[in-house]
Amino acid sequence: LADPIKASIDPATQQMIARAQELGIDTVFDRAEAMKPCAIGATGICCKNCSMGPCRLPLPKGGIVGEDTRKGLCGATPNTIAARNFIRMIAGGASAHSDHGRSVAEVFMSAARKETDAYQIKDTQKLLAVAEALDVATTVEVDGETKARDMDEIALETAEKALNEWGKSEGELLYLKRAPKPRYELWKKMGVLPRNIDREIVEIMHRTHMGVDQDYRNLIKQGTRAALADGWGGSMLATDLQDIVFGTPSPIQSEANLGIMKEDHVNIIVHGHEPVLSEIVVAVAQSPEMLDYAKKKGAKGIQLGGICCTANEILQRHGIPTAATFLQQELAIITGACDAMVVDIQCIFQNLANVAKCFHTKLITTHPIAKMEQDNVIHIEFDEHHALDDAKKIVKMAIDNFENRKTEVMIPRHKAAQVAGFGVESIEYHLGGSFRGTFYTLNDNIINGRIRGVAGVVGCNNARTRHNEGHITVVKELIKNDVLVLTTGCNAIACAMEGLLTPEAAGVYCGPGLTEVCETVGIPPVLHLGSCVDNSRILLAATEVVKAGGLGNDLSDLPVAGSAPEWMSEKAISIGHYFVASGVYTVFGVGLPVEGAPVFQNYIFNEFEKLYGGMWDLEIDPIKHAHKMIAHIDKKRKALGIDK
Ligand code: NFS
Repeated sequence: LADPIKASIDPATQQMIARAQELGIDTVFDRAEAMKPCAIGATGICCKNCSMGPCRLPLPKGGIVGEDTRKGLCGATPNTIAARNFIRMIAGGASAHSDHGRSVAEVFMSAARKETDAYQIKDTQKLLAVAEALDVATTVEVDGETKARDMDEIALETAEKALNEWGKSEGELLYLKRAPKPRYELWKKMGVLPRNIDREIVEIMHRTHMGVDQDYRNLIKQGTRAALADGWGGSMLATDLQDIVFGTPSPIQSEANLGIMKEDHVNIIVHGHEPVLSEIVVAVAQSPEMLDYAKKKGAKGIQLGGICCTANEILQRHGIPTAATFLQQELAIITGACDAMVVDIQCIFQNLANVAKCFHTKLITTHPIAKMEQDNVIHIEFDEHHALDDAKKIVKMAIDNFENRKTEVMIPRHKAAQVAGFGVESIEYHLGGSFRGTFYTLNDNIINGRIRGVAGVVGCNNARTRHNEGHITVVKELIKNDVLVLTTGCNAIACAMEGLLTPEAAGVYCGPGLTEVCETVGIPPVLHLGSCVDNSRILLAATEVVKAGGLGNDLSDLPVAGSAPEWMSEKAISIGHYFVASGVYTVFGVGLPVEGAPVFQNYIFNEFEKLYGGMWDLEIDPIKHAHKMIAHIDKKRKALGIDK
C-alpha cells in the first residue's frame, strides 16, 4: 500500500488515501506501489509496431561505448524506435485535443444554424476576431459604403471555415499566420506548415508503420507538423469556439480542493474535458426548479464541482469550484458524498467504476467515444440537439440518489481560495497600457527587470512522482525569482489548492519585483489561463508580447520558458512539442521516453535549438528544473540587452 504522506504533499489527498485504505479500496497511489513501470518502455526503446517484436533495445550497462549497434529484427535503430514512439504520442495527444475541438466546432455550427436552443453565440467580439483570423469577411459593401455584415451570416461562414480546417484538401492551416511573421516564415522554410489537422495525424500513423520512415530527423519533422496542427490548430480552435459559444473568461473567484464538497448538499462532480455538456449541467443544476427538487429530497442545495479540465472550463466561465486534480479523482467518490460523477472524455480512470461500486455514487458516461465495460456504469449519451433534456435527466438522477448514501461521509476540510479566468484579453486589460494598449505594461516591466521573465507551467499529475510536489516547488521557485507564471490544466488546479492563485500570494512567495507588479495591478503571481487546450492562450499571449515591442521579433527571442513537472499524458507531449516548435525552451519532469536513444535525445534537446530556437529538456529535481528555466530566461535577457 502507498504511504499517504509520501504519495502527496496535499493534506486532503493524504487523508483520503488513508481513508480508502481503511475501507479496503485501492487507489492509483496503491497501484503505483504494486506495479513498477517497464524500464525499457519508459526510456522509449521498445518497438511493438509489428508482430516480429516487441523488440526491446535496452542501453548496455555503463552506456554506449563506441558504435551503438543495437537494432530490432528489421534493423530499426534506437533512434528510429524512440522517434516513432515519440511522434505516435504526439499523434495521440494532438488527436485528443483536436477531436475535442471538432466536437465544439460542430456545436458551434448547430448554434450558427440555430438548430439548438441550448447553445447560442455568446461572445460576438470573439466571433469577429475568429472570423478575421479565418479570412471571413466581417463587412459588406452596399452602394459604395462599407457596412457591418450580418452576424448570423458571419457565424455560419466562420463555422464552415473552422470545420474545414480538419480536412481541407489544399492549402495550410489558417491560424498559422497568427504567429509572429518570422516564426511563420521559419516553419515554412522548415517544411512543417500543417496542411490540415487530420492529415498530419494520419501521416504519423503511416510513417511509423513497419518499414516506412527510418530517419529520426524526418520522423520528428512530421511530429512537429502534427504538434503545430494541435497548438495552432485543433487546440486553438477549441479554445476560440468555446469562447464564442460559452463566453470568453474573465477573472473570477472560486475555491479548490475536495473540501468544496458539502455533506448536506447534493454533490455533482463533472470530470473530463469537453465543456459542451457540463455547461448545460451547470445551468440546469443552478435552476430554481432543480434547487426546489433537491430541497424536497432533504438536501440543502446542489454543490457542483469539477475534476481535470472540465473543471477548468466551468471554473473560468462560471466560478464553479474545482474538486480535484487528475490523481484525486477516485478520492472524490471515496468521500461518500459524491451523488453523481459525470464524465465525458480523457483522463478518466476506468477504476472509477470499481470505486463507485463501493458507494452509492452514480457514475455516468456521456460521450459515444468514451464508455466503460463495468455494469454499474450508466451511459446517457449526450447530443447537442437534446442537451437540456440530457442535463436534466443527469441532475435529477443525482438528486434522487442523495438519500441513498450508505457509507459514512468523510469530506476533508481542506480547500483554498482562487482567482481564475485569465486570458489574452484579460491580461491585456490588467497588464496593458492605457496609452499604448496591448501588452505594453507587461513588456515594460520585463524590460525594467521587475518581471524577470514569463513561464508557462502546465500539465498533469503522475503517480510515479509525489502528487503536486513538482508542480508547487517549480512554481514557487519561479515566482520567488520574479518569474510570472501562466498555468493551465492540472498544474493550475495544484496551484489553486496551494493558494497560489490569489493576489495575496504575491506578498508571501514572490521576489520584490514581481510582488510590486502584482500588488500594483492586483493580480496573482500565477495566472490561471484555463484547460489544456487553452495552452493556445499562452501562444497568443506570447505573440501579443512580441507585437507590443521591445523584446525581439519572434517567440524564441522572449525571456520565457515552458514546463510540465508531473506530466503523464500523450497530450502533454504534443503540447511540449508545439511549445518547442514555437521557439520555447521546455522542461519536463518525471522522465521522457527518449532517454534510451541518446542520439535522438540530443537532437531534440540540443540540435533543435539551432533549428527552431526552442528545445526539450528533462529535469526531475524541481528546484534544478526551475533554475534551468531561469537560466534560459537570463540567456534571452542577455541577448536582448536587458540583463542589468
Ligand atoms: Ni491536460 Fe486536462 Fe490534467 Fe494532464 Fe489530464 S486533465 S488536458 S492531460 S491530467 S493536465
